[in-house]
Amino acid sequence: MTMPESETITKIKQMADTLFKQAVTLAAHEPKDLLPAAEEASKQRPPEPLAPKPAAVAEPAFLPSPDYYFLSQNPAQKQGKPAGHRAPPAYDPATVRRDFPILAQKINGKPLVWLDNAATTQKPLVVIDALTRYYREYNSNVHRGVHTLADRATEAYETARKKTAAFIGAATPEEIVFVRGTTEAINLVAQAYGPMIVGKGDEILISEMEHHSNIIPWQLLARTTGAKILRLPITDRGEVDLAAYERLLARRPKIVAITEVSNVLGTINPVRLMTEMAHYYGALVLVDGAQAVPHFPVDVRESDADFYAFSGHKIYGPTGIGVLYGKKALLEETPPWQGGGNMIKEVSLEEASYNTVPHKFEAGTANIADAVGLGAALDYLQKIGMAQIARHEQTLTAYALERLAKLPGLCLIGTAPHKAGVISFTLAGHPSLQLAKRLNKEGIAVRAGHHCAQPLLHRYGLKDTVRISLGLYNTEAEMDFLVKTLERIIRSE
Ligand code: C6P
Repeated sequence: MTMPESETITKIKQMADTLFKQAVTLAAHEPKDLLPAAEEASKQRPPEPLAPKPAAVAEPAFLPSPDYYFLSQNPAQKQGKPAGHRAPPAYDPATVRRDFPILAQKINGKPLVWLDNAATTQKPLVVIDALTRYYREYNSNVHRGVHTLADRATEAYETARKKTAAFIGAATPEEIVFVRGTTEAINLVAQAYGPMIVGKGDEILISEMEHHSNIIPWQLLARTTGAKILRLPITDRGEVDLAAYERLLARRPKIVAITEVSNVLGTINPVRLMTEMAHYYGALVLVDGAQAVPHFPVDVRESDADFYAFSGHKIYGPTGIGVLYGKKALLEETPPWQGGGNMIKEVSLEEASYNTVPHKFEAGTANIADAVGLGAALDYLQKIGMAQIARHEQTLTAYALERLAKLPGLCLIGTAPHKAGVISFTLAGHPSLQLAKRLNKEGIAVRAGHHCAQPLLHRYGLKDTVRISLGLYNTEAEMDFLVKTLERIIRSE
């Protein structure tokens, strides 16, 4: 049963209008503040209901509730205006920066300009304090104890799971598996679920813009099962070639693995559309959300991804904690990945029965402290508002792109209209690594290299680029300083 091509293309065109939906749920709030492309998209599509607001997750009663700057009170209340007056607080990155102690330091005598957020984000005080409080006040193993601290740690750990589920719109916390990071989440799916549906001669479709973490696990699966990797090409602007996608889907690959945001190009992929198309052709979809969740509201039920992976450290949380979301029925079908404590029900020397999801996938002592820290990071972001963060970063990205594009010899890599705050470039006469080191002398932290996306770099005939990646605390003044510094470098001062 193949959908006639013309009907499919019409469908693609219609759905392309909603391409930005994941990124700009905020468009329905204040379209005037969006970048022109997003504004255009919001005009063309019919009004749609907003994604349901994640339900607030109650803090365990024993945790003191921290109170940081504007998050607890809106300005109207601070100015003594009547409680009914609820002006939303204006977003001010300069104020937000006060929550990030690391940003106050100088590097090589210059104020630190942190533009390496795609590699990892800095941590707000609420996260640092949540970690300290955990170790000072209720450190214990979880799920096993019968004493007070074990109960507290278990409650905090499971509360973090509920917060994570609410943050990405999962139907239930049971769909959230805590892992080390995006890489581990993808490996779990490829190694545990993959062999159930992929066999000899089957195909796995991955795009040219994937991070190695969304390539190698599939290569390993292909090698062990005798399956084949299918390459999904991208256009010169750095967008997925949707016509090629449709053709490749018609070959009936078993799995599509796609990043929601490229860590090199910043392109925001239309994952909702791509998932719908994949499902039509019977493929299962894993979305790598590592570079998406920090930048805009994500709703896994709306995009209908089967699996969704992201890392805590890229979303202002601790390192060593990450998330695999999986639809409950799929997780239930998946055999355990690693064996050990907590993932079992009954064990004899010969065999075992396994715990329910998600515990079936969390063998051994969990990374409790960092899960609690992740919960604190998600609370922090929700209080600011992901729509607010997206709007700020979109504006800043447009500003940076406009200024960078005017620099002589600077070539932007990835010019898709729908971009998150990740900007790659090369500068004629200035090898990327040297340029990054030169910027570091001025206190500007950027990344240079292949960004763990070698197939993508090869697609552009490159070995490396310089990459700046923005976060919620970056400012226009920092963009001005970056551009001025680059101008000086170009003039070889
Ligand atoms: N990208 C970067 O500087 P881990 O290491 O598991 O937290 O994340 C892996 C990963 C997976 N997918 C994407 C799209 C990513 O960007 C990353 C990590 C970092 O771009 C380190 S290479």
